[in-house]
Amino acid sequence: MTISIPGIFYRTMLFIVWPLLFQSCRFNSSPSTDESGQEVAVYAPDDKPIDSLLTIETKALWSYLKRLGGKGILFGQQDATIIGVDWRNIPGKSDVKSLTGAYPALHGYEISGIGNYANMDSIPFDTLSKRMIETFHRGGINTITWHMNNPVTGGSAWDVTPAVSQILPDSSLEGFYKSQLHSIAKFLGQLKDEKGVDVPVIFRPFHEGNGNWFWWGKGRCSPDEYIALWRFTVTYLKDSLHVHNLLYAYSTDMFESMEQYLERYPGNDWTDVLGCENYWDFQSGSSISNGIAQLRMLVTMAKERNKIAALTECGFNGIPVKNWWTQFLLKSIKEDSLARNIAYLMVWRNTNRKQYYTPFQGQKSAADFMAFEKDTFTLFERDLQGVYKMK
Ligand code: BMA
Repeated sequence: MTISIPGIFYRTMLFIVWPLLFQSCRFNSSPSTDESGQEVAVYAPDDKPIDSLLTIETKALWSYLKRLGGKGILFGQQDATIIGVDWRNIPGKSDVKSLTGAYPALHGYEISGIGNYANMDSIPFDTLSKRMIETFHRGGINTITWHMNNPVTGGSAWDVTPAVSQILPDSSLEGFYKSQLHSIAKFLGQLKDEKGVDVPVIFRPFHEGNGNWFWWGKGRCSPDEYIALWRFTVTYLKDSLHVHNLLYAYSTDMFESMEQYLERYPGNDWTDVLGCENYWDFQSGSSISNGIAQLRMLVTMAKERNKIAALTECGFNGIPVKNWWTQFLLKSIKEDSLARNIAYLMVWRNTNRKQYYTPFQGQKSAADFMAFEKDTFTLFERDLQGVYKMK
């Protein structure tokens, strides 16, 4: 936001209003001049989550993630307690825990198929909610993705038949889309611990929108349509369905400039986390600097907007490099004064012996992953304290 204050009122504003702004809103303000030489005050948006009615625990989570910046990075994995190499849905089991003794700090889950018995990966929603409640109970953090099926064809998220314009308000499938959001609200409403406390969740819908492989992606809908869909989703969940245990994460795939990143950015009032996903750049020494350059831009954009920055997906399938965890991924991020401010990074799931993103006993990078876990800059679930307590 930019405010322009002409001549005579300026001094009055400076002495009376200015301190109030600082006190009440904690704006980051920097006086400057515009093209005509007039003094203007440019300041970042409020330093608060977008939902003013968040549950205490969800607000505390937001605040924890904000405070974390630069002090450590949470390690996460998709489906960490749901599926692993050679096992599926064994309560309490996790490949990361089997190897290191610690659960990841952040646990990712998929909710495509919401409203049905099981998600698109045939995991019953009952199982997802059990695992999410257990994670919260242990003090860990939950995040969900939504590879929503194409609402026009019923095909998968990768069916790129144009669809966004059909589910926006006043369109033919608006009712269907709202019913999907109702199912999400119902699922989230059932995520309560034994004391009835709602489990906080980071929601990352419609990710990688700058790529062209999903029906909500580039070339499949316009930036305006994408933004309208995002805003409608947030507004409906928050204001109509009264869901108040969600933080919202906007994530792109790899990007080249801030301008490109922000092309589909829904706006400061509709996002809590600024994320990006990048598998490729962190896999080889020659491209790591590209990955770091993107994280630097991401952290800069997040700081300017008082948002949380995160590497919402990354990883190396099969981890073929022995010291990848400490010498490639961790070293490059930790040693960069800006990139190290991301609050978390999450690797993808372990599916089987051909598809896995964290090692197991005997795997080439196992010892290095254990060293990665021991590094004081990486935070696993057992390192977390007071995530859900307001400071
Ligand atoms: C994708 C792949 C799919 C999976 C989907 C949702 O990236 O891993 O196999 O079905 O995520 O979890």
